[in-house]
Amino acid sequence: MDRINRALAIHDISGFGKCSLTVALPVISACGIETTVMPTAVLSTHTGGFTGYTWRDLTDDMLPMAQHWKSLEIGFDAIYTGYLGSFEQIEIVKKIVNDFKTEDNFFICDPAMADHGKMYALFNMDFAKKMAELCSLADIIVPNFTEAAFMTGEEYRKGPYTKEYVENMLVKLSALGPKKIVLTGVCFDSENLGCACWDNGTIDYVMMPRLDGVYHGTGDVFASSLCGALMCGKSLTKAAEIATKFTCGCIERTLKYTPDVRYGVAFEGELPSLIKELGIYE
Ligand code: PXL
Repeated sequence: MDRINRALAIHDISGFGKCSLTVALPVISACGIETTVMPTAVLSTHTGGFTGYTWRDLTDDMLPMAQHWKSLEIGFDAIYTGYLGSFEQIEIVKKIVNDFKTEDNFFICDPAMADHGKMYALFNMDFAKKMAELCSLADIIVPNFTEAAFMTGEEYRKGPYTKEYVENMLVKLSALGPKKIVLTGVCFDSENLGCACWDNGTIDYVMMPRLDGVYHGTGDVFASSLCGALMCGKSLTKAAEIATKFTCGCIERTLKYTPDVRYGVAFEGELPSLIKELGIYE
């Protein structure tokens, strides 16, 4: 019997602040994809700029959840991971990927751990090495420049970049193992911003006019819509185009509503445009 495509999203739930699972679940579902979630922790807010947040760790539940799905013969068309809270969680995710990866599905890893030249709160450079191990198992990775530099040991630079710097970074990332890479935060001048797509050695760029405002959670909005678009059968570059447009639309909306960059982006009102762009339900 046919079933609709199914993703497994492995991230924390930050109750407030629109990132990780509170973005992945609605965005991937809107793409017409059934979305199974494995929450790795429940927090009151994300850690980006808030203090005093609660953190209920769910590490001990991760393998039993996966084992239960296995016993029910539940499979996934994609495994999508983002923010992971510890070395131990990365080790567990490696096991889950080994268990559920097949010839026909893909593992997309967003090594969400750093931005703007700095690791997020709670992480150090050893964590970047550990995350590189997970990326080496992935079919597709979605790092920003900070994550890319920290995982490859290359120098982190602020943009604008030269093509040489960007393409060298792609080569170094591909040496970790993934065949496909979407490197975000690419800019060659002060007006445009976008991403570089590496597909088995072929490089494409997707650029849009740069918008003001650096909102929390845009990486998750981008990677979730990229995952959804790929699961709808789009090519890597087309999926990156759809994800870039969607993310820019979300930021434009947010500029009208939310002054606090920690509150995340107003992605909700942009979902109809994403669905239209994907051409599903037509
Ligand atoms: O958006 C990435 C993210 C996800 N989850 C938590 C975070 C962050 C970034 O800071 O703190 C808990």
